[in-house]
Amino acid sequence: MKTDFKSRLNLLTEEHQKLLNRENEKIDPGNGIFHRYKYPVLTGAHTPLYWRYDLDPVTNPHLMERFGIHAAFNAGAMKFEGKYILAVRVEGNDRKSFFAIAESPNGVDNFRFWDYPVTMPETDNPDTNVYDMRLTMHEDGWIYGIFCSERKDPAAPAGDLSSAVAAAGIARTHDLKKWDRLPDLKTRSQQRNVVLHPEFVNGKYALYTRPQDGFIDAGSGGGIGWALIDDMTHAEIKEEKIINFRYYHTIKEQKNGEGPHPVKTNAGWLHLAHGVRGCAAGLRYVLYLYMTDLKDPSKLIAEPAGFFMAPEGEERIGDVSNVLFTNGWIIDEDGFVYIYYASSDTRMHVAVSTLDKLVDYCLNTPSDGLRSAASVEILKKLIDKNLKLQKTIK
Ligand code: M1P
Repeated sequence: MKTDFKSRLNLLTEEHQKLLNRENEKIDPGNGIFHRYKYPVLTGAHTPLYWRYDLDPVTNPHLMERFGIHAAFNAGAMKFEGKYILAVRVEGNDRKSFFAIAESPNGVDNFRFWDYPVTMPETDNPDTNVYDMRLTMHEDGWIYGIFCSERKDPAAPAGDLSSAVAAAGIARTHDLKKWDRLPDLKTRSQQRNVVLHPEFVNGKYALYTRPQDGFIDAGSGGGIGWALIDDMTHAEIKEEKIINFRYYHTIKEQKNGEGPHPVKTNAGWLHLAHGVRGCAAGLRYVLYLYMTDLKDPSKLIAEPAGFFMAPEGEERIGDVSNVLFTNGWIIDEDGFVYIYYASSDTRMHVAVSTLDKLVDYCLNTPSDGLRSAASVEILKKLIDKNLKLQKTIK
């Protein structure tokens, strides 16, 4: 049967344009700490039609998809030449991820992918899969992208087609178009969620790390680590210490990982991270905040109990359900913070707050007492205070 190529193309184009031009809507009243937005800012369906379809009626008379893309998630972020930029993990139906840059004029909608995905050079040991890039505009003048490079475990027994090895891939650029690949991070353990601190610390580069026992298992790794590096062109971890620990019966008892690089505030470095716990439904990924000392970014000074954001509504469902993950935020000159987070390894969202609010949240939200009784005592104090206040108002 013949397909009306032209009318199908018109329909696809019309629907695609509607999606790209859709205005996002802030969801009120929120919890006072941040606002969610109604629509995802990016999905697989936002990728250009000319990525997914062969638009030639001769070679594709039915105008069928030739390169399926099902997800756009876990994006690094930065402001670049006045635009809100996301370095997105785009995943094809073939399960391979790659990076693609999308830009928006306002940070909450109208994101458009650049014409071509990023051509990320390979090392001598080609990556099978690359994902979750953190962007850092470092004071050395380069924009660094550190990402997970995944390869099949060479030690896996025959027939084991799942065991993998995770390493930190490193690349740098000045324009987000031409990337120079540097050697992968040398480290004793596997690594994912490695993030470059934006400033030199004692004249060295500083990395947030996530040492792990295996590809999935963060096990004895202990939490988010910290390491000083002499040279990013031959990055090697010689010493690593844990700066944000995991604890029993918390939102991060199983794993955690630094999100984007932390932001400098008057009160200290503000960090955004993910925490993972196991439950009957599988792993549950949530986001949390913590702060470290201005002079010593490896010294914890505040950490509110529990999660800052957890999956809600449609965010709970996707390729890997019950997951919120973040590796990008943008802080504007006026203090507004655009938190780019992905839900269920499928789509990208934005939540908006301000630096003042996030610091207030970190410094004034009670920390985790690690026992039910401690939580009850914290709650009783708040109730006492509010009931007294209500009486004085009457
Ligand atoms: O599927 C959820 C997440 O799983 C991994 O997270 P972690 O590094 O904490 O193990 C990553 O593969 C991440 O991309 C993914 O979103």
